[in-house]
This record gives sequence, structure tokens and C-alpha cells, in this order.
Amino acid sequence: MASKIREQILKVLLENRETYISGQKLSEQLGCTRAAVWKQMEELRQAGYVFEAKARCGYKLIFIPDLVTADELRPLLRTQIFGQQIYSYLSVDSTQNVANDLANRGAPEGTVVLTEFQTAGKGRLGRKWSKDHSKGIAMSLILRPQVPLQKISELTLVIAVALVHAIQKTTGLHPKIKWPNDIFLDGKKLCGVLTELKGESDRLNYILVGIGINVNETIENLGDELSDIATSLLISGKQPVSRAKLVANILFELEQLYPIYLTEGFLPIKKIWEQYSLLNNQEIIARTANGFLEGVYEGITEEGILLLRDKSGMIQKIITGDVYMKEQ
Ligand code: BT5
Repeated sequence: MASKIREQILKVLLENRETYISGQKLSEQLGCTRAAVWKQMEELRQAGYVFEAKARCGYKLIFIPDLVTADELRPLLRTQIFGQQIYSYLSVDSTQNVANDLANRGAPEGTVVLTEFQTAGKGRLGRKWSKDHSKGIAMSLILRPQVPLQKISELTLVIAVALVHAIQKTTGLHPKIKWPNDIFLDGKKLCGVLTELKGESDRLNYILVGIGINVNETIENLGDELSDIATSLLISGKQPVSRAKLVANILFELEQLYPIYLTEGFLPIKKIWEQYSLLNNQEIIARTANGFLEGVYEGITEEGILLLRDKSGMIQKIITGDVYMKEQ
């Protein structure tokens, strides 16, 4: 209830940024006491919002911190399913773990988990995702698609397309997808996606889509370990980006593509994915469970499987693994 009042106060003040709104008017409009309004304004101040207070006039919002909290995100949402339930934290071990607990307790499709700091961020295949500062995005999304388990690799490609669209629309930058679903900018990794399935035998219960994006990190923030291989939207685009806007746009783009995928399958989205592929016409090395394969990237199948033409001219199918460009 308190967070609902806070969200409504923010909405009214955001809509009236040119004028002062009195505490009395806010409490009447929201149907709560002035004390409740005051308490929630205090909470907003603690979170970094700055209000100008003028005697007999009321409050005006003069500074909005760049946070990715539920309060910040809700007024920006243009979705019906994705983000209808948002859980935002200052610090968690991994948003995937939090989302897993929520999904186990029945959280609906489209539930979003966000955190400012992540102490044990997970990558694929047991690797780590670094986000020990509150400048990027770490989020997980719960999906409950009614599709057979073997179709899930396609879904990860759908998510990558939604991410490219959202980044393009938010920043004007043009990232590329490195199969299966890393997002690259200026030849460096900008964003990673981790898709985890939870199910029994061939029955899928839910999917946790973990998305990590470097947004306002400087080269110093990325640190020695990552600065050669990673970039951020700030580093590549030379401008800070509102993380909340970007998250809202990601959820919007997902809500456009996901129903197309569920009703029409992967084919219509495959064509878009291919335009964004970083690997087009590239010599690549694929690391699979059976070792390394070298060859030329020949596209993907209708199921999202990577095709590699090896030195003998044979087409090899790569279902899972990592792919590198040869000159890297
Ligand atoms: C991924 O794994 O790229 C998936 C990353 C998913 C992270 C999100 S954050 C929210 C959610 N909660 C989680 O706990 N995880 C998800 P992979 O393809 O395995 O790439 C991991 C590799 O990327 C590492 O071994 C590093 O080389 C590199 N890396 C780590 N942190 C990075 C960063 N911030 N930016 C760019 N590259 C990074």
C-alpha cells in the first residue's frame, strides 16, 4: 500500500513538473492522509529524489535520480504483461535466484526482478557476470510459455532481437547479436543473456531469462579484467542512458515479439535476427562439448541452430556452445 502511494505521488509530480502541488491536493487526489503523503515523500528523498518545497504552494519535483526501482519503472511501462509485477532490490546474490524463488511460489509470467548490486551474478556454463556497481542493468524475467522444451533455444534468440530493438530505440546505437544471444557493440560485449529452464522430464514449468547490460559504466568501472572485452552504452555512445527507460523499452519490445513467437513460431523473427548477426560472412571458431570446430558461419536453421561450414566443406550444426570470430 505504502509503495502504491509513493508510486502515485511520483506519477502526479512527474506529470506536473512545471507547477507546485500542495500536500493537501496530493492527499485528496490519492485518498490518503497528509501524514502518509509526507512519509512517502521522505522515502523518495532518501532514494535521491529532490523536491523544491514552497510555502503555501507545495512541492515541485526538480531532480530524478537514475534508479531502476519499481517506483521509477512503473510510470514508464507501456506493457500489459511484462513488468506488471516488479521486485526491485538494492543488492541480491543473483536476480536469477530471486526470480526462481518467486516462480516457485507461483509468480506470474512477466514478473521482473531488478537489482542495483549483484554479488554473485551468473553467466552461462558456470561462468560469472560482474556487476558490483549500480551503473548497469541486472534483471530477470519469468516466462511460462506453453512450448515444447526443445523450442527454448529459439526463444533466447527472440529475446536477443528484443534487446537490440530496445537498445536502438533508447540510444540510437546499433548493436549486433553474437550467436546465440550476446549483444555486442564496437566489437565488444555489451550485454549477456542467461536462459534457465525449470521443468520435469519434458514438461516445462517456467523459464528465467537473466539479462545483464553495461549501461553507464566507465572504462574504470569495468576494470582491468573486462575493459578489453566489454563495453557499455556510455563508453560506446558517449552519453549516459536512463536505465529505467531502457528496461521499460526492453519489456515493451519483448511484449511485441513474444506473442508473435508463440503464435507464428520463430520464422518471422529469424529474418530480423539474421540482419543483426555479428557473425555474417565471418570465419569462426566454435567451442562445443565435443571440442573446437573451425570454419565459416553459414547462418542459423529455423530452430536457431548455428551452421558452420568446416574446412572440408561439410556443414556442422552447433546446438549449444560458444562462438568466437577468428581474428579475436
Ligand atoms: C552471459 O554469460 O553473458 C550471461 C550473463 C547474464 C547476466 C545476468 S545479470 C541478471 C541475471 N542474474 C544473473 O545472475 N545473471 C543474469 P556468458 O556468455 O557465460 O558470459 C560470461 C562472460 O562474460 C564472463 O566469463 C566474462 O568473460 C564476461 N563478462 C562478465 N561480466 C561482464 C560484463 N559486465 N560485461 C561484459 N562481459 C562480462
